Amino acid sequence: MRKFRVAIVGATGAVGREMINMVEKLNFPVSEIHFLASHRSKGKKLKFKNEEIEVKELTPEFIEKTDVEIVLMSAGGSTSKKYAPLFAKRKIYCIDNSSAWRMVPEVPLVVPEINAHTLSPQKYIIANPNCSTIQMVQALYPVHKIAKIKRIVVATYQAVSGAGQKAILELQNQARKIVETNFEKIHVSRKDISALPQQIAFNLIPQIDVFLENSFTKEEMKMVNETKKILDPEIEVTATCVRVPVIRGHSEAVNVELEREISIEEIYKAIRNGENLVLIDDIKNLKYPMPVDAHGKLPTFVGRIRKDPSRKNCWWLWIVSDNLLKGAALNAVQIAFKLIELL
Ligand code: NAP
Ligand code: 3JN
Repeated sequence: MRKFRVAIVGATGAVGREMINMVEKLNFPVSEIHFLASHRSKGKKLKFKNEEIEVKELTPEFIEKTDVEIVLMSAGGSTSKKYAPLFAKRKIYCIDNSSAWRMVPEVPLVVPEINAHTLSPQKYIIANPNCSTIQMVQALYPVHKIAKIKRIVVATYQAVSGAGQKAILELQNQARKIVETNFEKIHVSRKDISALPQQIAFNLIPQIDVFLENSFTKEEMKMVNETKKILDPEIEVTATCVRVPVIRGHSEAVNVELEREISIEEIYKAIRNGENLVLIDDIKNLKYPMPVDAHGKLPTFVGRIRKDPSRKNCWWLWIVSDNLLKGAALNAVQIAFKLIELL
């Protein structure tokens, strides 16, 4: 099998580190690998297959000279806006994790289980969807295929790792300080809040990303717009996104309205046959998906499936996945596997 020269941009970040793990664990055919980040991480060393590799600074000069063929990028929207076109100009494929290119009509927005057919050798920028979108559309796709989904109402419960390495440390630090007071103090001081907009330890934050004109957050509108682009432009979607004090694993309570009547057995069968989905729905034995069990796992887990008696043809589902894996690094590497089938 042909091997490829690969670069990981944002290699030192929460997603980038998992990209390194996924490339290694899934045995992506690599002949040469480069790790890139900002000037802050230049010279740091990261492990790949028992080898220490030095992190380089991403610059226009690097792109001008490099012979890499595929870039996995996870370094924020402004870095992607600046650098992805430079890679593309040199006919280097750039699988980007940020929101910078997702809604550009000619850029494929890919969840491989659903729409790998939108990839093309002529399209050099490829967008990875938002983590909350990926796990939801992956779980709903087999249902949508057997009974069209008309409307989705979703509330998310998103882990702090979705906000990067600094947010993980912030939860740890705040939690430790509160526990040290024996819960006599339940608020942390303002100086201990910086990566997230409010205190996250022993709390919830009903805000992910910035607020928009319509009073929804940008994260909520990403779920709306990306779901339409990936699954079906006719689906109506509305979302509330909440940050919870979980390290890894996003959870979602999803209510779907279907076009026709369907049985729970049909939904079970669709999900059991769905790609990379695991059904855990055994309430008698208190079995349902939870983020602690999804941490480090590749599939997306679905459970708590029940008919909503308040409205015709409506169903509740509970969907959990590791946000750094299927929500980011794993999906990007799966896209890379689909891409090389075309080259
Ligand atoms: P993180 O832990 O804060 O890591 C950020 C990474 O970007 C670091 O490696 C950082 O390098 C690098 N970086 C920052 N500015 C750079 C620049 N100018 N040039 C090159 N590298 C630069 O964040 P993360 O959680 O890994 O997320 C990174 C990005 O991935 C996010 O901003 C977002 O766009 C995307 N993301 C997507 C999803 C998704 O839903 N699919 C989920 C999470 C994140 P240094 O070490 O040098 O600072
Ligand atoms: O907060 C989460 O759980 C997911 C965060 C994703 C994210 C974080 C910073 C910037 C994104 C994203 O992928 O949508 C971005 C971005 O807009 O690129």
